[in-house]
Amino acid sequence: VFPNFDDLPAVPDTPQGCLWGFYDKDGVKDEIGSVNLLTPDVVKEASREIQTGRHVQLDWPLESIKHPGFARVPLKHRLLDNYVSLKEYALDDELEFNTQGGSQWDSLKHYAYQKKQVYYNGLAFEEAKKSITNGLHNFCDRGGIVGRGVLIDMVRYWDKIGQELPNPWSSYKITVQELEAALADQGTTLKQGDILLVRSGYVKRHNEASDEECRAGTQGATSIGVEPSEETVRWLYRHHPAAVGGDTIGFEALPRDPENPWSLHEWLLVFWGTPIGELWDLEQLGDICRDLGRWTFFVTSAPLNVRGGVGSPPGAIAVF
Ligand code: UVW
Repeated sequence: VFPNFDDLPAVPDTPQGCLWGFYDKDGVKDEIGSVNLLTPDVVKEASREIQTGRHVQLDWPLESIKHPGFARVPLKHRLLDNYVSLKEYALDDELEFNTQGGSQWDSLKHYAYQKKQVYYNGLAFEEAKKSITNGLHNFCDRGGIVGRGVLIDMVRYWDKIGQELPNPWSSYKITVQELEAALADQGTTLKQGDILLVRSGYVKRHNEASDEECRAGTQGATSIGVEPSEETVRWLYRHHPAAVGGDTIGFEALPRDPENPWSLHEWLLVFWGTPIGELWDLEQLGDICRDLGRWTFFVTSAPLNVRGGVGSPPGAIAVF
C-alpha cells in the first residue's frame, strides 16, 4: 500500500514524491523498484488474461532505426563462416549495437537525476560507471518482467474521434486527459502493477516513411510522447505501474526541458525505480486488441542478462 504522494517521507536532495527506501529489505538497498510489484500473486492473476492463445512479439527489428539520434550507432550485423576452414558449413554472427538505438528497456542506471547526478535509490553517477548496481541483471535474476499488460492505443482513439495523427517527430505532448479519454473509450481500467504501454503512431509512421524522412525524424531526437508535467507524474503515481513503455524514443515527449522539474525519465527511473520501454513495436498488438475488443493481455519480457547492463531489447511477448 502506497502512501499518498504528498505524505511520502521526505528523501534528502530529492523532490517530494520520491520512493527511495520503500522497497529496501533488511537494510539491503533495493535495485528493481516498481518491478517488485510483480509478485507471484500478481503474475498468477495476470495469467487469467490468456484466453485465446494469440501472441505477438513486441520487439521492433533491431535494425529498424538506421539513423539514430543522440550520436548512437545503428546496428552492425556480421555473419561469420569460421567453420569453413574445418570443412564444416555453419554460421555464427556478431552484433554490435547501442541498446538505446531500438526496442529497449531503460534500466535503473540509464538516466540520472540531472541536478544531483544520482540514480534510483541514491546510486551516484560515478559509482554507476564502475559497479553493477541497479543493472539490468537484477530483472533477470528475479525471473524477468512478467505481468498484466495494458495498451492505451492513442492511434485508434485519435482515428475514432476524427483527429489527424500528430507528427511523431514533433514534440506533441500526450496529456493525461487524452490518455484517460482513450482508456475510457476502450473500457480499460488500470491496476497497480500493470505494464502500461502507450501507442502513439511513432513506429507506424517510421515503417511507412522514406529513408530521408526517417533520417530527418530520428536524428533530430524530437519525438511525440507523454507530457512531462506534474499532472502526469501524479497520475502515474496514483496508478503505480510496475513498468511503462511505448513506441516512441523516450516515452515522454522530447526534447526535455532542463528547467522542467517533471521529467518523466527522472520520476520513473530515478525517483520510483520504474523501467521505461521505448521504441516497442505495438502495431500488431494494436490490431489484436482491436479484433478482440480488449486492451489487456499477459506480458513476458526477458531482458539481456548483462551484469550491470544499462539497456536491453525487451524480448517481450504479449499473450491473449
Ligand atoms: C535518453 O533519455 C538520453 O535516452 P532515451 O530517451 O532513449 O531513454
